[in-house]
Amino acid sequence: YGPAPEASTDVEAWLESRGRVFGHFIDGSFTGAGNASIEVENPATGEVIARIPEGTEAEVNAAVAAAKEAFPAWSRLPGFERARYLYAIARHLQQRERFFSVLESIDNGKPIKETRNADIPLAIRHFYHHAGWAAAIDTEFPGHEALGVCGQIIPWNFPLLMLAWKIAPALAAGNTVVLKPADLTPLTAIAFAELLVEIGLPKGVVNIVHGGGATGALIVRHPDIAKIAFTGSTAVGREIRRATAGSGKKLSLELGGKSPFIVCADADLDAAVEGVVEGVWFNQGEVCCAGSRLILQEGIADRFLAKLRARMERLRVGDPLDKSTDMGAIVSAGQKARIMGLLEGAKAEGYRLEQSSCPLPERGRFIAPGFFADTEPSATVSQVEIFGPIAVTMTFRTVDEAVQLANNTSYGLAASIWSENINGATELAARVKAGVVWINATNIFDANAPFGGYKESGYGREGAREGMLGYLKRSVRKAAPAEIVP
Ligand code: TXE
Repeated sequence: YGPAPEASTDVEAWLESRGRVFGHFIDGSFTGAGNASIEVENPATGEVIARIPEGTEAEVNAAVAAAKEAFPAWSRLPGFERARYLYAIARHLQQRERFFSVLESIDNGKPIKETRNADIPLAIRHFYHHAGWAAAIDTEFPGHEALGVCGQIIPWNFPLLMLAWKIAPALAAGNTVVLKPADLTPLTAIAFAELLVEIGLPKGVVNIVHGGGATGALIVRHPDIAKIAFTGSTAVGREIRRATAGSGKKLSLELGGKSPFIVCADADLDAAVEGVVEGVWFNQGEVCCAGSRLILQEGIADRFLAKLRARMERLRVGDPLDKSTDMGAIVSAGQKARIMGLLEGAKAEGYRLEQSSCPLPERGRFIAPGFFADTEPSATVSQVEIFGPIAVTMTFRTVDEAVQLANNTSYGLAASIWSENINGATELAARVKAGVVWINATNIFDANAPFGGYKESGYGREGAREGMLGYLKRSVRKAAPAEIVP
């Protein structure tokens, strides 16, 4: 598919050259920009940087029709041919790593340090990984076939990475896609669509429709869609489950969390403090698996919190494009108001919020990192996902108490355990109801490890073999003889 052309790293020039107005990507063409009514803001400044349209029923229908038409040829391609496209996507993304990193930071508000070290490299890794599954599909999944058109709805906290989690396995398995990015953060998906044109992905294989919840609901209800893959809030996940009940659609839901971060008395406390930086303050706390409930063993709780306070003071909050920034801006005014409401509610209930005294920029939507000391496990703020850079803390004496506190939530997405006793830590890990448990680590994501939740955190797994199985079904046809490739 030819070498990737040298990419401009100048995001402003890219936005300007397209008049800052973007359309959907349907059947290989950009369309609908004339109705671009949704304003896309830079969270760090509040400025409107682009506009996108709200996908209508006709547009969703056109996208699904294009995906349906593309499906037979795409699903019949030998896996190694699909792999070549996925490798091409990965290579081109890699060549534009800097451009995508800057664009993601401007669109979402997250620091460039993170987009360059996490979001974009992980998205690239995801396409490489799934190119491997595509190449090996006949031997790894004999007797399976693709589902058809997949509707995919993603949130704003990791826009390109969530797109990769959805599109890479779907395409590897031979499905075609209608994806809706979050209306707050559509820009990397648009640049991604341009990249698909460059690598010559057959038209209709990936379609991207913009818009908010109403457009998402149109995708969910469309009768020609075989599977819905959703990442977002538990409330919308529930709605989608209701809307697809009895429809025969396959479903995967990645929802919210309130993950425990357990620090045992024998933990390396300095390492655990860095874990909080990674687990709670990473991405401004806008992370579904954030270790936002600090569950501390009594003997070390005071010492740990003293270290945490000192570390918190050293975090830099501000301009996402400054390489030394640790925490950027909250994605939208609405999200900031939601977080502040939860914080005020907890304060009114008598809980003490400790926040870093670091300076915050005057413009934009910033919140200083912090935590509530000594929260009751039953307090609203201990139970509700804050989705901001604020943890709650509580203490335990025995391992049984730690397990009880860890599982005392309606969620079960992730957990993190800190201890120098590996036997104790693994025994504890087995008792915590969470889809992923990290020991002496947190927020490690790899395409080779399935991700997903227990209880209200969701349903189904993404990544690795389990993730691939979510995009395949047992074939009713007799397996065709393997193609002989010269
Ligand atoms: O999420 P929504 P919001 C949590 C987090 C956050 C809260 C609200 O606690 O504070 O949810 O965020 C699309 N049918 N998470 O309101 O609405 C929507 O357009 C179909 C955790 O932004 O769930 C977007 O593309 N689609 C989460 C996507 O769903 C619908 C990440 C997510 O938006 C729809 C985000 C509908 N009826 C928020 N309504 C995580 N698991 O990481 C909305 N959408």
